[in-house]
Amino acid sequence: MKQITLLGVPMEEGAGRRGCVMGPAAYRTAGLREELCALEYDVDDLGDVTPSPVTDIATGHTHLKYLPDVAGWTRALHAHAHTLAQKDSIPIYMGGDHALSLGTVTGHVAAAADLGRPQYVLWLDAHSDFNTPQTSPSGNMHGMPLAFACGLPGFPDLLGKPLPATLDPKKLCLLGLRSVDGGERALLQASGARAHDMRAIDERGVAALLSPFLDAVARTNGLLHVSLDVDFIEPDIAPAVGTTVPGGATFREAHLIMEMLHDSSLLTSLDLVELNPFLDDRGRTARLMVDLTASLFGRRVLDRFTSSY
Ligand SMILES: [Mn+2]
Repeated sequence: MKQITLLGVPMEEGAGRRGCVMGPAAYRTAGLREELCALEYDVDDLGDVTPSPVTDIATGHTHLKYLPDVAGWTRALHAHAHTLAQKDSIPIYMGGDHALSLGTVTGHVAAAADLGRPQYVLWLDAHSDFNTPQTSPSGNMHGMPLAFACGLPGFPDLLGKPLPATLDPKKLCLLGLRSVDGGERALLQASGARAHDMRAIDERGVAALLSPFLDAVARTNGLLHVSLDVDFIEPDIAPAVGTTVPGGATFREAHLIMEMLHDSSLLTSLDLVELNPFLDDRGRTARLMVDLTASLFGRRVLDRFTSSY
C-alpha cells in the first residue's frame, strides 16, 4: 500500500495577516486524511510541528517581521523534511503560510543532494515568492522562500547553519503568476527559472506549460516537490486567503494540473499553503484544497460526486 504522511504546520508569522495558524485544523475538519484513505493510501498523521527555540538569530534585519519565530519554524521543518524525504512515504505539509517552504524546500533539496538525485520544485502561486530581505517591500517572509532556497544572498541565518545544498533555479517551474514585485522580478528573470504567468496559461494552456517540465523531471530521475498556494486559484472559488489576486487558475485548470501530476507519478512531497480559514466561506476553500489534493493522488473529476454550491 502506498504511504502518505501528514504533518501540520500551524504557522502564520510569515504572512501579512493572521489566520493561517488554523489551516491544519481546517484540512483535518475537511477530511483530507479520509479522502486519501478512500483512494487506498495508508495515511499517517504525525500531528503538528513545534518550532525550534531560536535565541541566536542576527538582529541586523529589523524589517523582517517575526524573524526569530520564522527561523524557529524553518529549522524545525528543515529537519523534518530531511528525515521524511528518506522514508518511503509522501509527506504533505499542511500549512500554515508559505514561509513554511523556507524549511520544507530546503530540507528536501538537502535530502536530494544526499541521494545524488536532482530536486525539482513546481510552484503554483499568484506570487513568485522570490524576494530577498533587500527587495521585499513588506518584510513578510512568506514572499521569500524561493530566493532563500536558491541560495540568493542577503538572508540572515535562518537555519542556524549554511544551506546544505541550494535549489537550482533551472529545476524550478512557477505557474500562475500575476503579482510580482519589481525587485524580485529582476532576480527571477536572471535566475533561469521557468516562470509562467496567467497570460501564458491563457494563451497556451496549463498542459503545454507543465508537460515539458514533468518530462525533464522524469528524464533525469528527479524528485518533485509541489508547493500549492491557495492564491494560485481564482479567489471567486477559493476566497480563504489573505493575498487574493483576481484572475487566478480556474477549477478545471487546477484539477488538470493535479491529474497530470498524478499521471506522471513523479510527486515526492507537497506543501498546501496560505489557507486562512478565518476568511473562508463555510469551509468552501478548505474543501476545494482537499478535492485538489485528492485529484493529485488519483481521483478523477469525472468520478467525483457532483454537488451544488
Ligand atoms: Mn506563495
